[in-house]
Amino acid sequence: MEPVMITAAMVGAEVTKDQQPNLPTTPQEIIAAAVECYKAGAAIIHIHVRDAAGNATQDANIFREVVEGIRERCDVITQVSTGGAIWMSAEERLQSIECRPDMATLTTGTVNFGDGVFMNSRGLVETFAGRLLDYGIVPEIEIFDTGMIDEATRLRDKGLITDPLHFDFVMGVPGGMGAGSAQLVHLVHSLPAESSWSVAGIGRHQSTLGTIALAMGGHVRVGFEDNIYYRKGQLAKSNAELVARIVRLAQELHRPVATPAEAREILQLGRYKQ
Ligand code: KMH
Ligand code: ZN
Repeated sequence: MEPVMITAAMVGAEVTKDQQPNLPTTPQEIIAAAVECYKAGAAIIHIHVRDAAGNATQDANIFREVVEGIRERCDVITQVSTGGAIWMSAEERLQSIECRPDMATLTTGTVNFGDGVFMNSRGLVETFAGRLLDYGIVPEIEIFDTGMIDEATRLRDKGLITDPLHFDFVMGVPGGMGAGSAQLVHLVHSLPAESSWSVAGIGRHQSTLGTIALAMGGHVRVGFEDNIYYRKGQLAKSNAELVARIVRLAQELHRPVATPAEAREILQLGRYKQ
């Protein structure tokens, strides 16, 4: 079986330290948590950052500090969020790519996000995709609902994103698609040929969908952005603890865990010159 790429989404934009006291929020905490996740088996770090008050920000300088700090310590793949938080403008969201990370997220449609709306009009998505292409940054296409796969195919046909496409299915966001195994199978069957995919199950779905993905040959995202618990009623001690659990499950299911170098090959990150 192909090695599994584990992504650690350690921060997000919505979780607070009140909800999860071990949430990393300062640049130093985020860098240290990334190194811990890398040592536990993560090949990719999905990055959000916070300001001094702990609020989500897309500040280019904070992203630069975090991405450079991680790169000084290990070769894990840096993947910045362009989604940011739902209240942010498009230009604000796009600041995160100025530090030239290895990858950045690209959500190819609008979705209800709890009581809010995660806005991604066609115009915005095309602008983001074009900027990533200019910068030579490989997108992770974040899918919150099935029609977003068709939108990604359309972008590919317009030359704004290039094969092989890599998708992350975010399943179980209130307002987005549900987190059932049949839905996951349908998503996988809807992908363009040669695509790779990972799954980010929200809340209690994180480890169950992750395990199904391991058995199906997919890749897995874990971390506090999507789930703050180790099990019902028990907060996780760290993001690395969640990575370590998926590593153990992968070993039981005969999936080798991809190193960052192997993940770079699977994703063909070398296809662009930055
Ligand atoms: N915080 C969500 C509104 C991404 O990182 O690109 C969007 C999000 C997706 O987290
Ligand atoms: Zn995110």
